[in-house]
Amino acid sequence: MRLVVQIPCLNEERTLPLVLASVPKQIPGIDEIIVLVVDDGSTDRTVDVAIEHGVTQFVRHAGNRGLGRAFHDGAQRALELGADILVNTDGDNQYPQERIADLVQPILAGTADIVIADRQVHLNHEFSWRKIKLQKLGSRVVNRVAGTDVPDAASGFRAYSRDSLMLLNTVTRFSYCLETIIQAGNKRLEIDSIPVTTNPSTRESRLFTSTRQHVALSARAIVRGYIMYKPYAIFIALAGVLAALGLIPFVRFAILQIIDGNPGGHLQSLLVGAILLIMSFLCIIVGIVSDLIRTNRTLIEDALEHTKKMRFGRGPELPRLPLESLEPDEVPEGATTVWR
Ligand SMILES: Nc1nc2c(ncn2[C@@H]2O[C@H](COP(=O)(O)OP(=O)(O)O)[C@@H](O)[C@H]2O)c(=O)[nH]1
Ligand SMILES: [Mg+2]
Repeated sequence: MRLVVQIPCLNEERTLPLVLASVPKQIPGIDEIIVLVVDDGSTDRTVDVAIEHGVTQFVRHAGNRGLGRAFHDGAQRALELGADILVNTDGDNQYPQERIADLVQPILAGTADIVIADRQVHLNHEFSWRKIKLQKLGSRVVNRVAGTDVPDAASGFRAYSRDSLMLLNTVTRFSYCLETIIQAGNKRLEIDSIPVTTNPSTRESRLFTSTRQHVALSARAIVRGYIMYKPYAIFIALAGVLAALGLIPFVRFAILQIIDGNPGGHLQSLLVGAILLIMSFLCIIVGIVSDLIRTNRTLIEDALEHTKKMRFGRGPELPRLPLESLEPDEVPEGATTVWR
């Protein structure tokens, strides 16, 4: 069993040593632990610090591409490295790396495909009452959309089985956390959760500058995820509402006709009704088209899974590229860096 612990980093030189020091060196049931640093265009000494602390595997971005992309590229690299399990933790030492052994347990036992650490925000004094409520509400909405039961949907401390990585295709740039749950739920992957206590925060979140921005971006990710998997449900419901609203002016027109019998009057009602009915009809058409696109997406995802399995199947050893910041004789055995 090979475990890859992935740490996406954007300028984490200060806290990365703490993270690296707390990643377990041995875990029962795991033969090999590889730490993979995904450097998302850091301009500080993040990579040097990682090398000084013994990290040998890197994915690097020349510029900042965002956490979603960093996760995606790290996960692909983990598959190339032959990971049976991928654990993601953050470079700001927010999560308790010493709990990685517990996090991977359900995957080792074969009872889960993905395990998400529950930060138990209600016990965390650093979270305000409003933030706790928002976090709970966000998780509830995600669970509703995904058909899952995840207590902390925004937690980034997670373990993924190799097979689940073959099935997940993240496309959002901003955050993959919600998107992976919606995809996993719709693909009927088994998601488990373990409670953890987070470390005292080392700095403010850099992903969001305000709670309002966090809520807006999360809502967008959820709506997008829902439309991706259940477009028909959304557009047909909308068509139903518009049709019902459109019928009201028609009924009004008929009643007024009977009462005052004026053949030319109340035409505005007919106009409003007709517009609403046309909009309803358009929604049905959009629903049908988006359902066809969804079917297409399913086929493409099947093909992608197949391609990934062919590509990441345990083939021959990968070429070993030295870390350019070291002299060739200093490069540790098996060290590689890939640029994406
Ligand atoms: N903010 C931010 N973090 C990134 C980016 N790329 C990678 N990361 C890493 O993603 C992790 C989470 O970021 P953080 O600011 O702590 O967000 P939080 O999850 O809201 O606490 C950290 O390890 C960052 O170094 C990026 O483009 N923006
Ligand atoms: Mg953080």
